[in-house]
Order: sequence, then structure tokens, then C-alpha cells
Amino acid sequence: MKSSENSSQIKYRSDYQPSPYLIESTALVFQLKNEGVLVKSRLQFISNPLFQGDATTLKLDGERLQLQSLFLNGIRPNSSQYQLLDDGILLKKLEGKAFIFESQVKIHPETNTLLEGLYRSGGKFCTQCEAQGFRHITYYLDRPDVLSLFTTRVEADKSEYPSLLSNGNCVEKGDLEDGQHYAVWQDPFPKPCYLFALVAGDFDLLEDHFDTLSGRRVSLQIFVDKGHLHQCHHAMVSLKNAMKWDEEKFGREYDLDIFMVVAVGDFNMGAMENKGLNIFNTKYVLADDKSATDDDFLGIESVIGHEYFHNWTGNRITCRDWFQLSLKEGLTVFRDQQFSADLNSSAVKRIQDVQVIRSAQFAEDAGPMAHPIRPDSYIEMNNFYTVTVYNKGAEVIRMMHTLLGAEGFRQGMDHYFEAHDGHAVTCEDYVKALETATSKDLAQFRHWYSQAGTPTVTVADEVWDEHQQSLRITLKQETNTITLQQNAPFVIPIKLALLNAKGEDMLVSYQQVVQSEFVIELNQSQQIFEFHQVTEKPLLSYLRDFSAPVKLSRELTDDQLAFLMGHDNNTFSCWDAGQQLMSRVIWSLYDEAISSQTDFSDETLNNYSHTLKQAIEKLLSSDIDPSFIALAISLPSVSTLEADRAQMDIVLLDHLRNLVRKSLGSELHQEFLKTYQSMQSLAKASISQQQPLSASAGYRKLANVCLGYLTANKDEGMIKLARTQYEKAQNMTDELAAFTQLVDAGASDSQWAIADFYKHWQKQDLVIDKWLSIQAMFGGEPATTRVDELWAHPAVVHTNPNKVRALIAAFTANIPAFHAIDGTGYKWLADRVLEMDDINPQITARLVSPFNRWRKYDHARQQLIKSQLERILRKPNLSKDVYEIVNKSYALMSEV
Ligand code: B3K
Ligand code: ZN
Repeated sequence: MKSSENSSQIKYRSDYQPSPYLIESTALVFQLKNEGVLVKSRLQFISNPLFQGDATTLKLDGERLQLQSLFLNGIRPNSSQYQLLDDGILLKKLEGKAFIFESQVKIHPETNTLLEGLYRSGGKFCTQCEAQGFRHITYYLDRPDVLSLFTTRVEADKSEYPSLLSNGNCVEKGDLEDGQHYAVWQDPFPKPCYLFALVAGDFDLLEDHFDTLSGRRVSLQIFVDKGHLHQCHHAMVSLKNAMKWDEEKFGREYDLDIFMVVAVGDFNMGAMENKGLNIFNTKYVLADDKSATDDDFLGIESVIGHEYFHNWTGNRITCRDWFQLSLKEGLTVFRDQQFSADLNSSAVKRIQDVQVIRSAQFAEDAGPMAHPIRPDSYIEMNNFYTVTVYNKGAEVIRMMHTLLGAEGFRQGMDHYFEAHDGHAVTCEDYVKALETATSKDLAQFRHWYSQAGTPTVTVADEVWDEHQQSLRITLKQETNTITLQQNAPFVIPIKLALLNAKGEDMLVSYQQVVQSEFVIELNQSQQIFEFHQVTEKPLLSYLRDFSAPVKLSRELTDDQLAFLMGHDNNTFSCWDAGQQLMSRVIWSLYDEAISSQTDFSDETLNNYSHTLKQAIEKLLSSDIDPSFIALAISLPSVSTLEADRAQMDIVLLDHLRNLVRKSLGSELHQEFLKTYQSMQSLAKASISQQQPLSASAGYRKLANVCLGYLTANKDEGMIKLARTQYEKAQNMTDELAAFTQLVDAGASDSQWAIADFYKHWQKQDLVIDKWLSIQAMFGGEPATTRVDELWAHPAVVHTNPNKVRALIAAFTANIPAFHAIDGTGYKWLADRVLEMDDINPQITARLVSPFNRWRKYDHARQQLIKSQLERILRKPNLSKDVYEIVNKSYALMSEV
């Protein structure tokens, strides 16, 4: 497809029109065969009262379908009544208020490498219809505001496909001739076709049940590949926890008699919330202590929760159009974050969520793909399942939660469910529901839905008047993006406290209320806030719990940061102060390196990091939650540091960050070693006492962060320590952490570990993904040769998204290799993009996204990236998925 054809396909939010017709009922019959599947459909159309205009023509979506037969109201239409299009069928001369459309199409799931619509992989059939995959199955109104009652009959060979599943309840099943059998599923809830699902295969099944609040018994079933039954228990426990949590926290009860989860190895993303039949990537279902890390267990809990929570926020109430995606995604991410926070350490969870915003969402907002959480246009909708729509979307919900208070927010949610159940609605409807229930005016707050970019909040002034015992603070906000000029100020809730010299929150008065912690609302470009009864000069703790997705700019000394790090009783702020201190150390080294063109040795570093060293030492000897300490002593990632400056030499930055790590590693060697040893024994003891996994996970986390510091200098004795841990590991968390250090250390240990790990785990797909990622991220020189070899490795099946991601996405996180100044890393990525685009454009469009950060890099690297973007754009038949991303980058690059 030519570029001009691609850009002419831009869809705009402002163009929304209701559909001329709705589909009352949808009856589908699938005859599943290994070569070619027949899909018969019978659709009952009725005119849509909301539509005003000419309803004599109607376009149904349909792609890659071979039409075999067609009936309108039981009669074969003549050629003047319809027209076949590349992307659907146009029905003409429609008369009356209702009609029945029947078709039979043939599709080819066996060659479907897009993994959209119906596809066959690993001997099973499964579907993925969001956002617009249903049009690859049959002709339909493939849009989320057309809700229909579905009945699905599936027929297939009984021995090859004993399980035949679809949405809702199974109402009939039986045997057919020639070894075939069938099942009929009926979904009592009207739904848009993106929530349709079908699965057929031979699975192992884990069964359980859940008794709902009102006493109904729901049968729970998890289907996995044969031989994996022992790996589904955690997913089942997580599901039951999620069901209970949604009842307790949101009063939401499950609504069908059965809830099924199917795990498949070839899947474009994490999971999908199809009504009653969630389909999951195996990565978010399968886990056992030996093969899954503690983080994998947490990931499963969160994704199982997320998909389950969609039943109310997404399925019962869905989106009117795809521009409203954050209506269900931002809200459901917020819900899954709260769920994980309630079940684990809420402080740690909050920090991890903020890390995602700072390392990925800020970058998106600063680059060519910047968009509001409710985008205004797209070429390929799948490109807008972004960290902005999802995670910033969740932050926007969180801010409303903060502004309304927990109780107000719950009232708002109750009203939202009550008012919109069974409908396809907009973000505006959601905000209005919160307003109606609470009488809070959210008019200006709505800018968060319409404006892109990360606001910077600057503390312009803080004046304490000893005589008046008052404090006046002046705050400013400003937002810049590459693509848009922002104008309207946001409503920014800032949670803060005033610390006294002892580091305690002072009781002060703000707007006549005396408290120790406040949420102030910054809603102008510049604003003054006054506090009274401020009896001593305070040190302010701003943006507690990261109360808004903004950058905070203020002047603090190292000592003040260290004080906050040691005293702030808000865990997030305490961690954040430490991160700022660390960033400052790294950036000041960077500035000196640039100005003096010095290649720093470890000795010179000592002068820089004294305050930091002391702060880390203090943390290591404290008795607070080890998983918090692990986060608090870890340096900010390079992708987080990137957000601090307009442009940088990214390889130098990475190098200096590593130098700081090494310097801390050698200077605090004894402290790290001591903590490492004590955490290891605590972890062991907690296992022998059979404490839950979560109890020992914190010990392991801290031990492994210490191991990272200890091995940073590649000291022989410490590499030996890593090797011992690797050999003795009883779980994947410890094994993988040690493996990572061994691979990073290079030389013979690395070669040995890589071979040994593979020998042990070669039959476990998900573990091989880890093996690939670690090598791609930490493998030595020349990195592109290594990843070339891995790309050709028999385990790396190019049609499997997990493998592709494990290798390619991980390589782009290998900073010296990906950003090599000879351009080999960029070329390697572009080569893979060109190769993968024909196989799976959706995945490929994601792989190319590291190039979106070009603006942050130096001129030489920008030029190297530019030439790779040109190469990609020249590819014949470039998918619209990749075109949209690459062209956006390229067009802006040509402007600067
Ligand atoms: N709703 C799906 C994502 C669909 C992605 C389509 N490219 C999973 C989720 O967010 O729960
Ligand atoms: Zn979701």
C-alpha cells in the first residue's frame, strides 16, 4: 500500500455517527477444519432510532473472507442490491425497518499469522477480536456500539478438538457423523463483536467454583495445554481473589454461571476479556515455583484480576467507539492496581506503577506518538493500546478518586454502573456520572481527556513568615509536547505535607482546616497557596503518592533530599527523594563528562556520592519492608533518566549510571554482602516455615538487588557467589537473578551458564523467553552477532509473539548495543521490522516504537535512526500499523 493510501485512512473521533442499523441477534455456525473453516451467520438487523439519515445502504465490515453464499430476507440478492468491497460488503436498496442477512464465508485460520480473528496454532483454534478482528471472521458491523445477542454453534472433529467453547452458557452438545461433534453456546448478555470468542482444542482442565455474594455458584474452569495442569493453581486462586475483591470493593458480582480462562502460547498481548471466556497468553496463567519468578506470580494475579474486572468495566458497560478506549482500560487498570495493592504491599505497588509512567509514558508524551488518553485520530486502532491510554488513563481515574475521596468515588462508580449498564458509552458519560453522584464540578478536569503531554509543576517560591507563622507557596504549571501547543491549564491535585526539623508532618491550617496532610488543587498556570499556624520553617513533601502524573521541579540541596529520603513518612515520597538524589549524582557526572571530556575512573566518583552512600547504608541497616528497600536502593533506569533532559548521549549516560553502580558496589561491599546473606537466610527460613510466597519474595528481591551491586565490578569472588546462587537456586527468582549476573559478567562463566540454563529449560517455552531476553539485554560484544544467532535459533519461532518480544524488544533495552554509534543496532531492529511486518504487523508496530525516542538522542544517532525509518517506509506493502508509527516519527524528524 502506498503512503498516501495509508494516510487517507485516518479516522477521527469527531466523525462519530451512530450506526444506521443495529443487530438484534447473531447466530453463528463454525465448521472447523484444519484446512479452511466455514462460517455461517444469520444476523437480524433493525434500524437504529438514533440514526438520522439515509438508511437504504449499509456497509458491513469483512476482510480476508471468501464469500460462498448470501441471502437477504431468505432470498439471494441480485447484483444491484450489494457490492463486494476490499474491506466489506455494501448492502444497497434496503427497505423497511428490519431485515435478515445470512452469509456463508470460508476463512483460513491455519495460515493466519496476524493472530487476529480466528487462528489455529499449536493444534488449537482460538480467536482475538479486539479491536477489529471480528471482520476477519464474518461480515458484520464491527464497531463497539452495536450490541447483539450471540448464539454460537461449533462443529469439529471430536478426538482432535474435544473442547468446543464460546461465550455464555453451553445449551446443547452432541455427536455428529464421521467422528465430529458439536456444542451450542448462548450468551444472555448483548455484546459487541469484539468480545466474541471461540476456542477448540484438547486441553487439561482445572476446575473450581466461586459462591457469589448473593449465593450463586459459579463454575470456574482454566484450560491449558496438556501437561501444564500443575501450573494453573495460582491463576485459579487469583481469579477467586479477584471475584471476591470486586464484590467487596465495588459491589460487583459475576453474572454468568460459568467463567472460563484458556491459555494459549501464540497471543498478541497479555490477555483478552471476552465475555465468560477469557483468552490468555500462557505467560499470564502458567506458573510454578521452579519455573516462574516472584514477579511472574504478581503479573498473573494482576492480569487475571484485570480481565475479570473488565466484566463490569468494559463488558457490561462498553465503549461507544474506539476513541473511548480509556473508558474501559484506564478504569480497569486503576481497578487492577488497587486490587494488587490491597493483596500485597500497597507502597511497593504504587512505586512500581509510577516507574511505568516515568519510564514509558513520559517518553510517549514527549515523542511523536503523544496523544491524549482519549485520542482524536488513528490509522490503526491497535496502535492506540498504549501506556498513555492504559496507565496515564489509570492515573486520571486515580486523580478523580483523590479529588472526590474514596467514598465519593464509590458513589460515583455505583451511579455509573446503575446509569449505563448494558450500554456503549463515552469517557464524557463516565465523568458526568461521577459529577452527578457527588456534585463535584469536573469541567476543567476534563482537559486530562483532551490534552496530551506531561505537565511540569515548578515550585517557584516558598516563603515562611516567622512572625505571621504562615507559609506562602507559589506553584506554576507548564506543558509542552512535540506535536501540540497546549493552552488550558490542568487541574492538578497535589498531596503534600509540611515537615518539621524532626521530619514529622506538622499540624497546620489550610483554608481553615487543620490537618497534617492536604490535597491542594493547582488549576491555574501560576497560583499561590497559603498555610497558617506554621510554627517552624518547614521542608515540604510534595506530590505524595504521586498524586498527579506530572514532573515536579524544585530546588533542594542534597542534604534536604537525603533528609526526605530518611524521614518522609509517605513511602512514595521517601523513595522518590532517593531517586532524585541518585539522578542528580548521575547527571552531574554526565555534565562534567561532557564539559571536560573525561572518562571517569571509579576513584573520582567517590566525591560525588557521599550523601547517597550514607543514605543507602542507612536503608540497608533499617528494618523496614525489604521489598521497599530493594526499590529504594536501586538506581533510576536509563529510560526514566531520559525524561529529565531534552537531549543526551544515551550511551554515555548508561555508562555513567553503571559507574555509579560499580562505585556503590565497591564502597558498600561489606554492607551489601551482609544484607545479601541475611536476606538469603530469611528467605530460606520462610520457605521451610511454609510461609506464603509473598512473605519470602521481599527477602529475595533485596538479596538479588544486593547481588547486582556486588557483582557490578565483575570481581571474581562475587561472580563465584552468583554462580553458587545459580547452582543452588530452588526457585526461578534466584536462578534468573544469578543467571543475569553471570551473563552480564561475560567470559567463560557466561558461556557455561547460557548452555546450562538452556539444557535445563529447553522444553519450557516461557523460561526460554527469559533465556533469550537476558542474552539480548546483557550479552557481550558483538551484540548484533549474538542476537543474529539467537534469531536463527530453532527455539525462536518468528510467528510466536512471546519469542519475538523476548528477543527483539529486549535487545532494544541493551543500550550500548542498540545505540551503537556505528548504527548496527538500529539497522538490526529495522531488519527485523522489515522481516516481521508481513508476518504480524500488530506486533511489529510495537517493536518499532523504541525509534520514537529519537528526539532525546544526539544528532548523529538521530540521523542513523532517520535512515532506518526511511528504509522501513520504502518497504512495498508496508502495513498500516507500522506505517502509522514510523511515518509520524519521520514526518516530525524532517521538520526539525
Ligand atoms: N482488551 C485487551 C486488549 C486488546 C488489544 C487489542 N490489540 C486486553 C486488556 O486490556 O485487557
Ligand atoms: Zn484491559
